[in-house]
Amino acid sequence: YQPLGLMRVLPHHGWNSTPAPGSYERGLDMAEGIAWVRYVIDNMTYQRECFASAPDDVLVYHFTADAQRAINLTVQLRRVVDVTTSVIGEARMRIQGRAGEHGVAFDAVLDVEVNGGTCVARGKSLCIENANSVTIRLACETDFRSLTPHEQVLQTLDAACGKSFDVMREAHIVSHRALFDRVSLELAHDAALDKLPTDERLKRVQEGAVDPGLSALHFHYGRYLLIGSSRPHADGNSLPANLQGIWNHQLEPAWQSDFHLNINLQMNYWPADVGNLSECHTVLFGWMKTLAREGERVAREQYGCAGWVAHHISDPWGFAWPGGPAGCGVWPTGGAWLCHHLWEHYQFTKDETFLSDDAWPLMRGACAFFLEYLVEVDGQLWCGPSVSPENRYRLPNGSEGKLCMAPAMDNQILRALFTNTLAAAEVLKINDVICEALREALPRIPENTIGPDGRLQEWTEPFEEPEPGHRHISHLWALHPATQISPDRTPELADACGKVLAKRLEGGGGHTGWSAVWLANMYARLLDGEAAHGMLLKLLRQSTLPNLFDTHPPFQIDGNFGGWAAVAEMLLQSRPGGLHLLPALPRDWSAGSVRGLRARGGMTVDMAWKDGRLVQASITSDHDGVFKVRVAGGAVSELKLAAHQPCVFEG
Ligand code: FUC
Repeated sequence: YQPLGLMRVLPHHGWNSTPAPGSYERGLDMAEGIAWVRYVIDNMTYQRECFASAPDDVLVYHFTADAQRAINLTVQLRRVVDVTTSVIGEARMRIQGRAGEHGVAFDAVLDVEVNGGTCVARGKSLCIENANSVTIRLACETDFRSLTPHEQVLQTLDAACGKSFDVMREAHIVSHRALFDRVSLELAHDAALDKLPTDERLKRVQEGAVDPGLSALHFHYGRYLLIGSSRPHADGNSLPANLQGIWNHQLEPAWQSDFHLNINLQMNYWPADVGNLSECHTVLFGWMKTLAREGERVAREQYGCAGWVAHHISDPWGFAWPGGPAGCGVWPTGGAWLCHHLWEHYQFTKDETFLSDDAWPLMRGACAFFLEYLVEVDGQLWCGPSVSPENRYRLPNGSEGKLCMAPAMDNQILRALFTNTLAAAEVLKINDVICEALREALPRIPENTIGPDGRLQEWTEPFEEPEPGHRHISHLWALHPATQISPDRTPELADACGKVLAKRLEGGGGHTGWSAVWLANMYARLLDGEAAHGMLLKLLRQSTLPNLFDTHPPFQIDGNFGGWAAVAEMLLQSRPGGLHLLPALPRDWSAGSVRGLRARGGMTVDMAWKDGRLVQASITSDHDGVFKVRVAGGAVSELKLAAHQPCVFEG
């Protein structure tokens, strides 16, 4: 995944020919989805706005100044390799190429519209002189989606050129707000801090300050990023957010800017449903169909098994083979983990058409693979060869390894897969032969084990761990993202999970952005708001760049998504039929309000709290029903809800 190119805009015919700009500011209006730059030269204020329009499928840049005929710009399109650029008319420029020998062909055309002034081509530049305002529209396409990228680009661009800047801007804002405005979050804080530039605000926190306002900003930024990277495209052919979301800027990015299925891709989509951006989740499911198609071939050719399988790395074409070193790549439960997202999405939406048409075939196919792949050992069904993602054990003879049989994570993922597939069959009233086989296999999947030191065990034996602070916490999958372990239903196992987390942290764990926020989500599930908040502070203090992008290092987007998922998890937890309001509220967020979070079972929840206690909540269910509600670890009460009728109660 590479950047297509770079649009260079040289104002005033080069930076050197004018005095340096003063009062320079740039910002992002997250609610409107518009980024802007403002600066002053010779007492004249220049402003640029830009946005990526989903309705018009173009990037739009708009340049204004506070005087007439003041805008002079040179515009160029560039790419270091594999590219041809050409001026294709007075005010249009094209960049085209192929990303290496085997990559996709790409094509982009930009169009310059000047209001007043002139635009002329000089060499490979477009030169704008004495304009009142300038609008640049840029359309791009690759042959991944279109057989005729150039024609598609021109069609998209011509359509966008038929609309004024104001019309496009308005349409963009309306469509962005339709998603962004669904949720709001306020965490009480010193309002004076809102005036600080974000990088300075972050620096304060990195130097030890606590700023709930920045935590809320980070949450909203996460929502903005999910909307920006995961909106379903009109042609139905969208890709999920990769390791860098869609913001990789390098020709040779870290980990090829691909999909990693042993935490990273899944983490990107944890917040989607609870954060009321359900449609963003569907982008993942569309791509899973490609993955499963490739995965059927891998199941057959690699293992001689039915169904489909995927391992720890993938790409837009659904690469599903074991890839990379054995200690990472020989891990067959990547696809099965993704199937958990299908069931979760159904739990939140109760969309039976989705369950039957999209989820069921994928879940069934994943089960079909494992029913043949699992190995019988003393009456149990073991998954392997496999790994507990990327972690090593040490054997009594001192040798170290990663390959293993039946790691706890695989057992947990498969238990969820089989249970959820059986539940889906029940909802859909499907009587499939596979159900009988799943019912027979389910009790034979090894249970969780608590080791001699009280920790939940990662492997079949309590092996020594050469890296006790390892960033993956795979064997706590049952606690989060799954809900197999919880303090109220399985207190002993929950306690054993707590001990794992403590040991990981003692060993220096949580040292990558995504690792810190996975711990935050787990602590939220253990109802430990202070520890969860501590992990979010760790994210901001150690793993966040000045623009609030997460850094592994290097830049990786998962920590942004897992971070805002953790905030949601601290404020609201749900199971079908049951809600827990403010389950893990930290002292530093003692007052605040949230609106629009979604709960499993199809509910929308608004809450306000003060002095660490719920003041008021409003729950609106999509369906009639009786639901259990618990507030901040207190007693459970029952609520009878009528569909679409908000039920408001005081804390
Ligand atoms: C997984 C992690 C690494 C990194 C990589 C992209 O393999 O173990 O820490 O996030 O994905």
